Amino acid sequence: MKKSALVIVDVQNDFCPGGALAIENGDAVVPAINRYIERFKAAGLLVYVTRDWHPEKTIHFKEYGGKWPAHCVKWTVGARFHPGLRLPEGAVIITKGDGPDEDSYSAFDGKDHGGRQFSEALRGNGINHLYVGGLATDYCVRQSVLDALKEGFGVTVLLDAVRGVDVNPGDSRRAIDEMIEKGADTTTSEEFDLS
Ligand code: VGL
Ligand code: ZN
Repeated sequence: MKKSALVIVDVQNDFCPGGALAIENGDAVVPAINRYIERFKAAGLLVYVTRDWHPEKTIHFKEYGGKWPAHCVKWTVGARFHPGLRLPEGAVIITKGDGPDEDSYSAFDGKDHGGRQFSEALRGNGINHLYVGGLATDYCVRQSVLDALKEGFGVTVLLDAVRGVDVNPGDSRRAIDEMIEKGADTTTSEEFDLS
């Protein structure tokens, strides 16, 4: 039997306009995600929310050999969830990137509050299908979806609830094509059906 959960990836201030690693229109995903949250809540299904959560010094940052300006440094305003996000009671936070040697993007490298790996947390709740939205299409969303498929989860990407960085023009489009090619489905708010 299909048992679904909603996975909201990295909807944090630093990835939204005005943030340290702002995605154009990154905050435009918030209303769509809030609508999906309502529908999962109404269906009694779990919501997982991932956060990029870096130390001040990490190989993930340019200054220490990585690719990115400093962003989502733990406990800073930039690392907070976007204030418009209406997280339901019981949402499970998955923290990732919090080690100084971590340069990973995937929710599957993250852990819940009890230190359980994301995949274990999902399996522990009998979940086998993930609906994924958030930021950024071409990094954390892409890598999380590809890892989910590898781990044997069914995946549906919420097209109206993702936005990409597009370091190279077209990266987000290519990421979506790749996720579909590897087995993901896609939907939008209008087509969405939890069955
Ligand atoms: C992300 C770049 C660096 C993401 C995280 O959440 O997609 N992108 N760190
Ligand atoms: Zn990061």
